[in-house]
Amino acid sequence: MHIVRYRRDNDDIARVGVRTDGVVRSLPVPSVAALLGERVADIRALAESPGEVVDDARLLAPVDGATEVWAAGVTYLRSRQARMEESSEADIYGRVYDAARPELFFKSAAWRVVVDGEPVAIRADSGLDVPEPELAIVVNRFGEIAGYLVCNDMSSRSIEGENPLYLPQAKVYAGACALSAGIRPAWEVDGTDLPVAVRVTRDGVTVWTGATSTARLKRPFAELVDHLFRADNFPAGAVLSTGTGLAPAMDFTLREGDVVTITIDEVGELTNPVVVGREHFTFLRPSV
Ligand code: DO4
Ligand code: MG
Repeated sequence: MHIVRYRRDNDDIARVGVRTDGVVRSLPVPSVAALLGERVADIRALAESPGEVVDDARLLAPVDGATEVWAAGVTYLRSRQARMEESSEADIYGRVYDAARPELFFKSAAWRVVVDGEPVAIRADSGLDVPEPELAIVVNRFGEIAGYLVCNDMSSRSIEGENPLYLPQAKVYAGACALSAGIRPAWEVDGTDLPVAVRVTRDGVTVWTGATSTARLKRPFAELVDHLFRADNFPAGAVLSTGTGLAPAMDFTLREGDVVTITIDEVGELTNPVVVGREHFTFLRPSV
């Protein structure tokens, strides 16, 4: 089962449902944000008693309202190594990997998230760009893990590498955050040992592949959530991407027209074509 947002033909309103074996059924909640205001036991009870079948559902990004997307960094050895290669300030990445406090950063408002099939972007002023394939955890208002998503934390290595203070510009821009279409409930899957794979194709030819496992994540999910919730409240829950364990060699950069596919077993698949520049994202608008 996946918890999904969808829109019907001839209906402007985004709705919430569950998708099982390709069939979408409605849920009586106004938003995913409202759902994440509930305890996991209550989310489960609701999701396991869906309503009518919806045969014309078009799946949307799985977050809405005040739910924010955050991300952790340098949580896998491979990320530590890649950051140390690219950065003018290599030692800070080595230190944060071992520190008690993790690196956490704001990634996206819900309305800016793109979903499977929509484009992801390279900034027009960047020269070295990569997808970051990550398992994202979906956390409710109480800090309980409700489910999992696939995340592509698109990143400019050249901008972050020039100066770590440029991290928000390297990480937060139009088309930088993609999430898979459905939340895989935490009561159905254990996220701690899942295969993660990435493939980038260019003109139909594979130009980068990688594979890892969430078992290589250095920090337990609970530790990341604990730090996220230490000094802030999330009344509409949060999505927390857990960091990348996959980074290509420094001579690889994404190009316009590439297609990125990230697969996390039991969670989902996320495929996005790559474009350059913010003008491709005027279709993203906050709901009023
Ligand atoms: O320190 C920069 C961010 C690293 C990151 O996003 C990751 O490790 O996934
Ligand atoms: Mg990342």
